[in-house]
Amino acid sequence: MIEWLTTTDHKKIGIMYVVSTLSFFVIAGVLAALIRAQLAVPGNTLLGPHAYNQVFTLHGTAMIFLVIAPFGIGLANYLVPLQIGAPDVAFPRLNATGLWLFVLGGITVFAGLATYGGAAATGWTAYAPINEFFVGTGAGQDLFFIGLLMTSISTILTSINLLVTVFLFRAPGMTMWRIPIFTWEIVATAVLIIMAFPSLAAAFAMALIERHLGGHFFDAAYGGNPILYQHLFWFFGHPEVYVLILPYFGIVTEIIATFSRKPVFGYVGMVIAAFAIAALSLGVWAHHMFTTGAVSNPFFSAVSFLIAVPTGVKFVNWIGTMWKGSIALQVPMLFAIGFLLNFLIGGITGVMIASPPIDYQAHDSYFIVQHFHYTIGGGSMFALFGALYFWFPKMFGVKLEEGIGRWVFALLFLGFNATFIPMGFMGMEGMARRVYTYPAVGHLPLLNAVASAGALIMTLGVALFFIDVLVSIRRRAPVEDDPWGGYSLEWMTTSPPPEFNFKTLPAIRSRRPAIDSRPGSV
Ligand code: HEM
Ligand SMILES: [Cu+2]
Repeated sequence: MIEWLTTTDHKKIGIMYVVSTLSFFVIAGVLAALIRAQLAVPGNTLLGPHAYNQVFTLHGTAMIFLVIAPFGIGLANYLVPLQIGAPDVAFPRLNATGLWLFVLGGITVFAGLATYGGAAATGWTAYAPINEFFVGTGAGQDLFFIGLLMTSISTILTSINLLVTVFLFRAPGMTMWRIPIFTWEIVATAVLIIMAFPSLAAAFAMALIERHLGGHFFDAAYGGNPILYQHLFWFFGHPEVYVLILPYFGIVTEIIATFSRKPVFGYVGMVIAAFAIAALSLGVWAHHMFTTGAVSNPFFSAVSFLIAVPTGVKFVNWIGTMWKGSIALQVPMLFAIGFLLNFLIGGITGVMIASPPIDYQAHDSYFIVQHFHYTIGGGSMFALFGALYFWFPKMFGVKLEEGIGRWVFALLFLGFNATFIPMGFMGMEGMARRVYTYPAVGHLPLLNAVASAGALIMTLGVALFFIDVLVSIRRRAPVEDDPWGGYSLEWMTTSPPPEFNFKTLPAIRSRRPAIDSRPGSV
């Protein structure tokens, strides 16, 4: 126990990221179930308005800041040194600091529940001026800002650490053009984090100064401007959505190449596309502000459309990698294919709302809720489960049961689509997001009932995943070092790897060192 609390080993830290993000995932999932229970029927009174506001705020905040983003970073902690043949990250103590700041930051946000007035209730965006004047924004709102400032500092520190590791700690022969795509995506993500998170930290610090030290940055009555908050928030917020997806692009790339038994198709294009997405994503923030009338809609619309180009390149590469491969439909691959199908819907709805005339209709409606759940839920979350099934044997020396895993995938895929397809139609019928109830008009009762039923199916899927973990750990079937026939370096060491990762390193002569050194290869 003490050993884990004080460790600086990147693998233990990576595993603790996985465990803590999965714990936050369970809590955020329970909150999602509460949301769907409240909205299952019109006029429901299970949760009152203030309770509902806290529930959706904590759900979104936790999923974004405490689950999807840090799982990607945590997995990078585990994998990047292994993939580049390094014994650890560049600054192991800084790494441990990052982990514990993250965990404490997350607990700080939830600690708001124990305060008078409850937790933050302003949505994950915490816009001005409601972050100051809204009923119930007491200490819970302060804890939200402080907790997220802690997690922001944590991510920035870890990003610097990972960048230095990739640039300076690669094994002999592991040139930059040979590092696996997952590691490349982490490089792009880390650069984005370093560019974008200071803006969030500034916005939150300014909000705290307004709340407690008499500042008036956002307060129009004193010459401030609430739109300034939106600029600072979204200058972070849009890059953040790519922080939520780039690591998962990396995960599906590794899975698709492994289970198609082929090298990544268009490796260089894949890398350039990642950086093109990262660069463009710094110039589209105001597509979240089309309806404010305070930004250049044509400019931000045009740049948003452009993002579809490098994203399309990636889709071509994934399909090209599968093309004529001998595809093995094992559980990680099922999740990767689920990712492709779901994320496609998220991408296409994104391009739709990047058009201001459409966004004027869709903004703040359930159409938006559908869009971003198809990207983060159907995309990132499916890749997250794919990653768990793929790297679990490496991390723990135990393979998860395939038979149960197939059911987990089926339930999640069915449940996810049943929950979120109806939301697009709710949005088109005018249902606003972030309201605790809705009238029984049009198809809203039917659509909401279907969505809530879908959420129940997803809950079963997640529960079955944890059952799979328990069953597999109890069974402890012996696992090889390389159960899938992977191509990157992590498959060349034991499962789990020894301290400092490798007893000996093979000669690295290509992008697929594990395949080169397999008997029979030249
Ligand atoms: C082709 C790519 C994409 C485009 C053009 C796009 C466009 C947009 C636009 C215009 C909005 C604002 C809608 C509104 O509030 O009226 C939006 C919202 C959002 N998008 Fe995307 N998007 C894309 C990809 C993504 C990806 C990859 C993610 C996450 C992984 C994502 C996550 C979100 C989130 C979380 C919101 C809602 C923010 C909020 O108001 O709380 N989007 N998107
Ligand atoms: Cu955006």
